[in-house]
Amino acid sequence: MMSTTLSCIAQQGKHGAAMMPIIQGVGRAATEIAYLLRGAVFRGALGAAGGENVQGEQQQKIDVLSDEIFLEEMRSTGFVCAVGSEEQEELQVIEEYADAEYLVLVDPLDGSSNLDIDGPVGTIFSVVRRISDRSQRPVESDTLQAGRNVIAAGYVLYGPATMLVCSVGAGVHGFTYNPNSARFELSHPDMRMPASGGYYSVNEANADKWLDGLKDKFVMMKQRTGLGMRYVGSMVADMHRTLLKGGVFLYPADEKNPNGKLRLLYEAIPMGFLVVQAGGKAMSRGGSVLDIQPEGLHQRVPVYLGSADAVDMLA
Ligand code: AHM
Ligand code: MG
Repeated sequence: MMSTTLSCIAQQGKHGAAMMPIIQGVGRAATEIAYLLRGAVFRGALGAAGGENVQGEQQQKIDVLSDEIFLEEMRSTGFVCAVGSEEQEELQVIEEYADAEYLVLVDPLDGSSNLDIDGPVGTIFSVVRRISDRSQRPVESDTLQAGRNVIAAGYVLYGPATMLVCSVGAGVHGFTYNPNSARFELSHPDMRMPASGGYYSVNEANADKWLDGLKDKFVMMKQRTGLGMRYVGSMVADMHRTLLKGGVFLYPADEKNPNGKLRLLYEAIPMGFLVVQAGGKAMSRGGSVLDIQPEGLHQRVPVYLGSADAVDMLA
């Protein structure tokens, strides 16, 4: 039987055909990053790279390598004019295709501190259409678009299997890398978030420092829903479980992170887009994640993502 590969995206919704080459590029990057991860300990690619990213966080060598791989694969599609990355202070313009129509935002290796313990990590991405004229060079303001403008988004989970989960605005579909065929094959068609049940997922050690009156609401939510608890501390792994099993993932504001820890463009918007496409709810402080107008490439926001009933009790 013929398996369904990433090319099926071309038939999905009105943006599927345009997004397919970009998502296939993400798939190629994912295959290379997965390979790199498997052998990283032998090649000395784990451990600090010696630099800091824009957030002042230690960059691991593998963060830098993953970023290079992703940029290269976006270049090779010919449809991407620039990439905004969590690992790069400024927008990376792809000079040969500076007149192309799309920009991609990426966290090339999210949760990389989990690599010390051979824990799961991920790549998170979204695609927007440029605002500036195609005769000009793309600029940072092209990336500062609310989640409502996102055309496609997804993540790759590097777990026991490598999975690519994405949406072009026509539902959320999960593809698993098959080492026998060397392709991503459709394994989770039309992922829908369960309306109830599942788990809550949060770094509860911060509860005494949470802002926005969350602590009391949280106690109430636990009592009313009876949800179990799971927390990997790697957003892609925690969100993948939340999409499949239901419940809520949150990274709220706290005294140390008054706007939360996660980045609007690289983490909150793409995951929010997927959650909404899967029938769930994506909230930030005072409204939907998808309605926030970004003001900077590396802005952070509190996030509450998951099944509507649990999210509504918290946000
Ligand atoms: P990173 O982009 O520096 O890897 O940080 C993001 C990660 C997320 O994957 C995860 O949800 C969060 O940090 C966990 O933070 P904490 O350790 O504070 O619970
Ligand atoms: Mg990250």
